Amino acid sequence: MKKKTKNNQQCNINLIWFYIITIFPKMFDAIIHYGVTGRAIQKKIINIQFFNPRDFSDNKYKSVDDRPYGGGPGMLMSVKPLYLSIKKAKSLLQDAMVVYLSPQGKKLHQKKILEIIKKKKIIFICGRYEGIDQRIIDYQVDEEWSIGDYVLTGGELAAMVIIDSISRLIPGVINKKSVEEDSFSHNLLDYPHYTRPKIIKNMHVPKILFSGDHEKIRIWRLKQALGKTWEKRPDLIKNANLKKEEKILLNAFKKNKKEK
Ligand code: 4G4
Repeated sequence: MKKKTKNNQQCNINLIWFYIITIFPKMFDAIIHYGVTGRAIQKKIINIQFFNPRDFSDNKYKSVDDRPYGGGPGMLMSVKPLYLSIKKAKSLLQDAMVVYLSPQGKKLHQKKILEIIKKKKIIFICGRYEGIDQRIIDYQVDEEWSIGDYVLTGGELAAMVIIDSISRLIPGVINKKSVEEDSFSHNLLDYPHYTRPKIIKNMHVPKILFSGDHEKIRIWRLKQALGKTWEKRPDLIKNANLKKEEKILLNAFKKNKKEK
């Protein structure tokens, strides 16, 4: 969304800042140069900047890893270059929330993504090796997030996943009437979609989609979304707090299934 300032310049009122601490900034080419996220950066709706601990390493090998106290396998990120890059990012992006991505973090879901978008300024710390010193987490990090219960070789992919899902919710980034249309905005899975051709090897498009009756189509899609969610993700249905209309539709879906 663009807004005119007093001197008639255009500026983005929805600008979101992501400052990223990583020893592999080139990995982010995947979101910077492609698709919806790439365009959002070009349009200056998203601002991404990198801080590489290697640039803050003062030994002659520019090393960024260090041995863990107490022994054991694996290395940790060295404290000093990491700390200096966090300090630099914080000084350039005041009032930012500092987020550490790790398997120990709080697991994200679409509802949390909708809250995060209001933050506007986020500094992501992407861990490598076996992670970072606990004192950095305790004194420099505001929140620790996880994208799911699995382990990655670094936090970079997790940061990209989060930036991608936040980006598509910024007004003006994707062509959608509202995030209300999203699967998950009602805590349900998406309904099935169909495009040309009308028939593929005897498989037909549901007739109702040609009816032109928008209310009937809305009801059919809602019923499919409820039914599919009940079949594939009963845990989501349990917490969905269904309206009366939705309960009736889901019961009709279940009954229909039994008859088949
Ligand atoms: C912190 C500690 C995030 C970060 C250890 C990061 C999974 C997620 C890392 C590590 C990550 C997630 C190298 C094990 C980086 N893995 N689920 N890896 N490891 O969000």
